Amino acid sequence: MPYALNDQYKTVGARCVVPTGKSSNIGREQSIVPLQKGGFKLPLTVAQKIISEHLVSGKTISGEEIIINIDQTLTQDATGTMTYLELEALDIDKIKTKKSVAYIDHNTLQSGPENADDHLYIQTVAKKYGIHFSRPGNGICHQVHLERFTIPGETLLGSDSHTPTAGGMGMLAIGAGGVDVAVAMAQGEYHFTMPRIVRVNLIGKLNPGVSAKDIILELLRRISVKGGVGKIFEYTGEGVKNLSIPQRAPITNMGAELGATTSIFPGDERTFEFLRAQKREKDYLEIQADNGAIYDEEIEINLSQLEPLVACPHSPDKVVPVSSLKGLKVNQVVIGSCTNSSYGDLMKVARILQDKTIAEHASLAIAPGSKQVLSMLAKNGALATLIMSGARILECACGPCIGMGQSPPTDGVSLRTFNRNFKGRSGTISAKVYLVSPEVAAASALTGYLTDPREFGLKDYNKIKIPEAFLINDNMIVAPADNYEEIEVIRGPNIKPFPLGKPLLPEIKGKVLIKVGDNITTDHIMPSPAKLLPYRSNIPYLSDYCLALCDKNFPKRAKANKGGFIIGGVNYGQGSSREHAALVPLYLGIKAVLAKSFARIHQANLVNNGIIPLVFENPEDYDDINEMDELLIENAIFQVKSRMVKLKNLTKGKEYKMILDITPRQREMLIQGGLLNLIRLKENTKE
Ligand code: MIC
Ligand code: SF4
Repeated sequence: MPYALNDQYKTVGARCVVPTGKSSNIGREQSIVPLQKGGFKLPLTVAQKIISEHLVSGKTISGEEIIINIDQTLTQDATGTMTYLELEALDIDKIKTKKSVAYIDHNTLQSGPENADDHLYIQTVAKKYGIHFSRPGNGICHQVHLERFTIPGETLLGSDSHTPTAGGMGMLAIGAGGVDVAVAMAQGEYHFTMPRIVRVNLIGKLNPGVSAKDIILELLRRISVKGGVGKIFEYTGEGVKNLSIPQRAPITNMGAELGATTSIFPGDERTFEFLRAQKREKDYLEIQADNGAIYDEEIEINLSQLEPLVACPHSPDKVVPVSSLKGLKVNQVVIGSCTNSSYGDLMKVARILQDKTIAEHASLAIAPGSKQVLSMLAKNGALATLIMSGARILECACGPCIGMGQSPPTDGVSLRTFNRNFKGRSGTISAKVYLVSPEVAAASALTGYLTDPREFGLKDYNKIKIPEAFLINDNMIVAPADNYEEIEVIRGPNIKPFPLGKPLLPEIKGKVLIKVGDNITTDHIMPSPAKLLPYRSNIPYLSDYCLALCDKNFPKRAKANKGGFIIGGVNYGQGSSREHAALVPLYLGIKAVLAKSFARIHQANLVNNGIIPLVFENPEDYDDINEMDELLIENAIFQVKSRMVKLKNLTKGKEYKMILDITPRQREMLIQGGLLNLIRLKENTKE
């Protein structure tokens, strides 16, 4: 049952240090002050506690718009250049968040000056505005953030869809488009729709050879890539206690693949243990769901019954048991990404590979998640074990996960410990990418065939514990400047101005320029292989590749017709947070996207850039519209103010009812031509 937290409670969180083994009530009963007369106390979930503590306005009823305070932000370089250009456009002196970090981890090939230009721009802009800068080589944003910055009970907004990784440590961490993150840095706030809260009750214990990755693969198998839209997944139950932070993080990380707003674990003794090993005990907060907390939905997973799983091409929810694909010949294995590149993961891999050699017909590449992970492996000798087995060691970055190197051969089978296996994302259009746990990946690299690690002769690799103390060295994190007025922002020639939406016209008319099917990802809309990723700050350049995976003539057609409409199926825009999937269509003159449903971040990105996201009231109308049909929305300014929009198909002489399910503030954004225009208008009317 939805209810409004803010009407009844004020929380008074206190950060505390908990001796291991003992549990504190802070974040439980003591942090909740009942405001309602009579002292009736409503039990709360972890997410509800954090939201209520950060609530600026709105009612916490699922489906209602709320505003929360944002404590931290993160960006990475592929979305970061745009985010910081947008931050500059907001005309502020210094950011308002407690801590913001700019990572360089995606574009690290530097096969031309573009990447290095972007890095320099981000480094200087970060220094000027009060943002910490994680230098290239320091690691993948989500892994480093977990190690050095994540704080239970706080809020994090990141311009990357896997920002919820930090939820593994009890932080409310949400992925968003760059402009939302820029606004959060400038104003300290984020607007979003209160999600439904799903309790994922974990019972039992993982058996040897079964990985925490298999828990999230099981959830994907059950509810699919659209099963989490509009929801927060909150993990509870006795099974949680058996999972360390580096095991919880892959689960919250791949909550993004469910389409979830975020996923979260409690802050408990395991969180304390991890923070203490990172010398950050002071950041600990115990935060647990109250007994009797009310959830909107419930799912139960018995960990003892799980077996090693694999997600088949080309979607993370095409999950089957590894045992059912026995004998699948593998050309390549890649271990890494923000999902599975922790110290614990790579130590398990090293134990499996120890004193063995990878199969002659398969290659193995390993990208450790951070400088901390890599230096610890180097110090304890595990790195030598990996190298001796034949593994190719890559730098601590996203690398192959975003198609930056290690593309498989034509028609190749690649096993990856990553989170996404969309067609073409690896850089080889005909490749078949399977997503697996590190244990399955390592065992398969040795045999050259998809291998169930349980059959492989288990050693003690499943017993790897998190170390008592991680190797701490933050020398690759650059602090912001005190003399920020004097810092000069360096802009290389690759940094081009970004397109700004225009206020809505009374009439929207245009042709259907492309019609695509279900589950179209932002990787389809704005592909990001090694050849294109360096141009993330150059929208005109990227525009020639928009939706080209679906139809290579789309960009030309869009330009020739001076824009028009896109038609999509279910879950349009799933996957990454890249706002380029909205900025590039905006540049091509796209006025509205009509779909059967939208993924959360992409829908917000469209509206943030003044593009109207319309949902078919009657999904069968999708079948009625053809490419090059001429469409018309009359009285557009009036119509976008309401939930129902009438759309005319002039070619077919028909009219369709379209749903515009957005917040009142988003309607204003559409009228003004996007979020930045709306903010500027509000600033100007204040003066
Ligand atoms: C991804 O995994 O798809 C990315 C690349 O990290 C994206 C961000 C981007 O496109 O820059 C994401 O997940 O948001
Ligand atoms: Fe990087 Fe891949 Fe994680 Fe995206 S999913 S942040 S590309 S490692």
